[in-house]
Amino acid sequence: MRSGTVAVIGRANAGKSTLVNVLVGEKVAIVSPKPQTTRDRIMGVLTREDYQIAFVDTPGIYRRSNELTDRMMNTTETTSKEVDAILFVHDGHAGVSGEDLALMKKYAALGLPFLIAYTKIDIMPKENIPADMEAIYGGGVTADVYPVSARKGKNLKKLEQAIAALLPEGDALFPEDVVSDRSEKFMVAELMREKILLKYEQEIPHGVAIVVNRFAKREDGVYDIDLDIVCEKQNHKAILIGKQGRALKETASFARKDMEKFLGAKVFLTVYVKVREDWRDSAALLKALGYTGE
Ligand SMILES: Nc1nc2c(ncn2[C@@H]2O[C@H](COP(=O)(O)OP(=O)(O)OP(=O)(O)O)[C@@H](O)[C@H]2O)c(=O)[nH]1
Ligand SMILES: [Mg+2]
Repeated sequence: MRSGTVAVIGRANAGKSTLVNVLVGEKVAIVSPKPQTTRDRIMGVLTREDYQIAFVDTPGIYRRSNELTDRMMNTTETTSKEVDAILFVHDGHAGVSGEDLALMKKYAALGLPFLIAYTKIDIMPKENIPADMEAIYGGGVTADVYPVSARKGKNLKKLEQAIAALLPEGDALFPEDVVSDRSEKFMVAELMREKILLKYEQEIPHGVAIVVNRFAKREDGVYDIDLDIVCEKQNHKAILIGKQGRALKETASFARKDMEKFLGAKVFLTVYVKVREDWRDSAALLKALGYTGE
């Protein structure tokens, strides 16, 4: 069989995590309309009879503005050099700029097997596709480009088979029931963060981190989960909590429902909001929060 690791690389908000989730067939990474949703590398494994693809989702390429974003970009750079192949994800509906071409060429130049997924074709005029292909090939990119829609499931089988064909012959890297390298505790923290990304404007979610202090399963299968929402400012804390705690109740309940779906069990969720000023620039706090940048 063919098997190997595939770094999923592209600009922030391009649709990388959405694509990994649909290809793997399970939610392994959170998704939101805001850039910089993914902060860590997350592996999502797809196992078929003839091949196993271990996708490594990465933080999207975006400006560095603090130590956290620095580490995120380092994670992406390191990952791109430690894999068997690269899947570059491009947001088709955003057009093709000179900067996009430069990025595609940069990752193609690493010399690994390389493919481009041109995604979100469900929300753009079909006529733009051939013109964009011409711009990509005319711009000096020689890789194969696959127009797909993760949301509508278009052309995904073709893309999947093309990725598998890039991988070396060898045994499966993971047992067939493994879909992610991340723990349930990690995913629970991410689901909480996702709800905050979906509910609040840029500034608040980008300054939020989640710390799970208790993740325990009772004998009857019910989970007790206690977590802290760490934010950067007192006024963000006030907004996250809301009048009489209403906002927090709503976000927590939204998150709890998703946690229950993910864990397949009832969850008792306790949430506190804490302020840690400038945690995104504190090496010690970043380490404690698990953002190692590796
Ligand atoms: N219409 C449409 N929207 C999509 C598609 N794929 C992703 N999206 C949307 O694009 C937005 C960004 O998706 P993500 O998967 O979080 O993007 P990402 O590249 O992982 O973003 P970062 O983690 O921030 O780098 C979300 O609102 C998705 O719902 C698609 O095929 N079609
Ligand atoms: Mg992502």
